[in-house]
Amino acid sequence: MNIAIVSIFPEMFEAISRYGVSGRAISRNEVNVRCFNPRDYTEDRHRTVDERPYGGGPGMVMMPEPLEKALAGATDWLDSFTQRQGERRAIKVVYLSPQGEKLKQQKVNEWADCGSDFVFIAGRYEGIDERFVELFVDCEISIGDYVLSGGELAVMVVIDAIVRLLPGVLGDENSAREDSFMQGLLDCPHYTRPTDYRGRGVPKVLLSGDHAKIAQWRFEQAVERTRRRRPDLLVKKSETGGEGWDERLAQYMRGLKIK
Ligand code: 9WO
Repeated sequence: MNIAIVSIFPEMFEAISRYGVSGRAISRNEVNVRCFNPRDYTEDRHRTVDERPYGGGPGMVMMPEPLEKALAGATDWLDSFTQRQGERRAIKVVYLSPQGEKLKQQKVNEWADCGSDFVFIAGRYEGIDERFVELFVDCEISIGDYVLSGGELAVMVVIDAIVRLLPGVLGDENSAREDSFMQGLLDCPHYTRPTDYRGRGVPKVLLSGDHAKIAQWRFEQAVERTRRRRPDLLVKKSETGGEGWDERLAQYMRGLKIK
């Protein structure tokens, strides 16, 4: 997968390109990531990318021309992979804003195996000129109902969520868990050494060595936590014709290769 980013703060993306699972995937060229700075596509002495809003009011708006030129740079770069690899790859242009459709794991899963490349647009100031959105953006996405000071952190959230699902990026163990039955449930609690921490023990079943029992306990904990903390997730599951709990437990155990 190849990912282009349009942002006036390219250095921020070291947070994903230098660290952790995404950093490793990028270093190994399992994903190619490159930033395109609208300032590099300006002609004036001050490299202006923003202007005062028509209609007045506070703040500044990102002008469409530098964004369009940076996007053209991004799509040219992505097309160079298409030519090298001798296949036609689709490109999705995604703008991160609080006005977008709320991002859910299902969309992340689809994007991770849709075979497309991506351009993520990170806005700054009060936003970007709406005509740029209308003309060039395929998809306007929100990561949650809050306002940031720019789109960069939201872009990194989305890239991290996608990259960890790409084949070979996380171990098989993890990806198996992701696409099996745990989907749509909150995770169960986790414990590690020591067995006694500040007078608090570890649930006995986890020390029993009985893997079928442990799987059942984890499943029950996941369902119970979801019911208490995010009942909305369980409602959605049954609305979409999810299997019964017994069948989902059986599937989970099969996924873990437990009879
Ligand atoms: C600024 C602002 C000021 C007063 C009242 C409303 C306001 N909205 C914004 C605003 O949306 N600024 C954005 C900053 C412009 C586009 C980039 N920025 C951004 C993206 N902030 N938050 C996001 C974002 C993206 C995805 N999911 C959640 C938040």
